[in-house]
Amino acid sequence: MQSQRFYPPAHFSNAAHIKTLSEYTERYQESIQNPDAFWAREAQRLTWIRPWDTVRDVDFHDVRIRWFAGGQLNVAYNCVDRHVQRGLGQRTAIIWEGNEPGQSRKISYQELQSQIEHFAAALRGLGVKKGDRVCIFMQMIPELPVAMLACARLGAVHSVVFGAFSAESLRDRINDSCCKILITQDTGVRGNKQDIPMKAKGDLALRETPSIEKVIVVKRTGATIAMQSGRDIYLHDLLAEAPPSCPAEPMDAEDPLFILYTSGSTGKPKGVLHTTGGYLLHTALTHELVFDYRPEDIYWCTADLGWVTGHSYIIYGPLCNAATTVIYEGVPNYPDFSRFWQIIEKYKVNLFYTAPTALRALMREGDGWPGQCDLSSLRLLGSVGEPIKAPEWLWYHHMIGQGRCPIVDTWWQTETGGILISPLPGATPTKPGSATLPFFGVEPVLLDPSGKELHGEASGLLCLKSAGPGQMRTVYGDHERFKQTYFSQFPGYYFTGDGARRDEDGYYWITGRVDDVLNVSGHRIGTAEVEGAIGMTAGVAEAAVVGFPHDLKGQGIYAFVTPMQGIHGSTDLEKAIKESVRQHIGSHATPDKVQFTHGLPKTRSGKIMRRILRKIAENEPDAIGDISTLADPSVVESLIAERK
Ligand code: 7RM
Repeated sequence: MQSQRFYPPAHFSNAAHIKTLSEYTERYQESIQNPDAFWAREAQRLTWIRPWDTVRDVDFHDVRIRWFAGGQLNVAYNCVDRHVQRGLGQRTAIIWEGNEPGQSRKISYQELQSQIEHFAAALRGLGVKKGDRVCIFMQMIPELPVAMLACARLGAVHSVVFGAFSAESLRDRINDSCCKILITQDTGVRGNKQDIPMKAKGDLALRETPSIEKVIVVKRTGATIAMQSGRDIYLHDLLAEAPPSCPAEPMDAEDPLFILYTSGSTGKPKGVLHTTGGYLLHTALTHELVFDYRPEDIYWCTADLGWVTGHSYIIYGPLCNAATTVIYEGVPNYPDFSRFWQIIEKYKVNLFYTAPTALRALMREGDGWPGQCDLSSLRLLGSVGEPIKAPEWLWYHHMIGQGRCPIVDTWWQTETGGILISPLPGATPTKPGSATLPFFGVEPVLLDPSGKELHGEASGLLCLKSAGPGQMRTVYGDHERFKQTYFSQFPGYYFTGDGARRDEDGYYWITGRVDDVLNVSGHRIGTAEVEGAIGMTAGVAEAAVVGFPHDLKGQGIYAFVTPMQGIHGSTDLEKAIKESVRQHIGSHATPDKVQFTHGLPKTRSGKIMRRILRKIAENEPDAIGDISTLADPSVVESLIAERK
């Protein structure tokens, strides 16, 4: 089937950074054939304290990734100070839109610089220095980016933990990287929830985190919370005692910038480590070219700062480019389904970047909500987090972009630091559902399961031969695990965990994960973690978790659970299972469906055949195929009969 094509409007291309497909192709070729020259030129957009010795030292066999070695710079200086020095101090850096309509704050670059310096000075006063790890557990409030950038200013490594994670998840993340400080807030507000216990969750986590010395608490709501004397201190009290200024620490290009935990198919979440020079260059360059960012644009990415999209495309990329970036505390449907569109109208947002899961939820509520808002400021729309399918792509195009705005469907991962496959909006014709072509410096390949490279039109496992300067450098504290996870299946290639198809035009269509990682409303969840949490429920013998297609979430979580001998699969047990997942992981990982069963489909050697469970969960029993290798083939029949 020939899919519909959408060409960049002429008025857009004429003014764009990259205006034609041949211009894209030319620069792409250069980036692959002569990467040193390409990246050395692009790196001029950053302000370096000391120039680099070597542009690139990358080897996917030995698994060594180094960019701009010998160079020195500071990320906070690049994102803020230098703009102020160039006379942009009065430009708005951050527009903060609170949960309640009418509640907002604008922070200029000048103000942001003062706040970062002051916060950094306060951290320094607590003994934080270059290389120390600082955990940040907050909702979307202005103090969160200030805290991140204060860490970057000092050379401390931040580890932001998404606010919905449980106390246990927070504890494990703090311990894995031995954080010295926790920065949190009293309570949070999001949609109808007016008292999300942040500090209280922190307190629970901190019962078992020997490395934490101090807790900094931002007063967001003024709720009464417990403060442990000697350990906990309110930010405003700390700032009252701290000097106003703090120099930016010169950092090596390969010094760590942050750790962000992400789920894989096995084991505990991995601490993805990103470094200073390459990461900042990749996020700044992609932010400029993929969103066709121009000075004075109002840019809004709706992601949460607890995920990589928030790090790279709310904070680091946009601020490095001196953009005005919107940060929204609330949810898309509060107080009603027009909120996103109201915010676009209110701030005259030009560039809007969101996730398919949000689009599906809003699309379902009808055209009246966007219809009542003035969306004429929009120039470009972006999508990230999961495959965007034709219906929501077309709705986005017609209803939100009013047929005028190119859509960039951007494929990337926590591990890649920034966008790797995406249209360039002035140059690349788009097809709904395809992320199209690789960004500069990125060489995607499709492999068959034996590791053979597929050419031309093909479907296979998406791997990378090269990934540009923003790619993760290691798993924090465990380089062996980094090699094992990403480079061992196919030596010499980085394996993404995704499957993809390449069409007759060389366009990539990401089909989703081929490993045991789920994508639920754009949240990445490992099935092994959910199974572990279910297994800790009293009365549960065994659990297997798979994904199933979900209208709103993209994927839902389907749990098959075997109760202990003599225990019945009751609604009480189901409740306890869900509670256990919330307690051990967080509310975003709660199973949508729980099916009790007396047995799971296993091979004679005892391996659970997830392929079969997936087909049952997807309600495609006819596609189950051969079950003769099962120890007890009869379980399949009862699983199908009792499907939820
Ligand atoms: C940025 C982010 C990564 C996984 C990735 C894919 C899926 C992300 C797209 C997509 C199809 C896209 N980081 N994914 N973007 N699939 N089209 N445009 O989401 O680490 O949280 O998730 O998300 O499966 O491997 S992440």
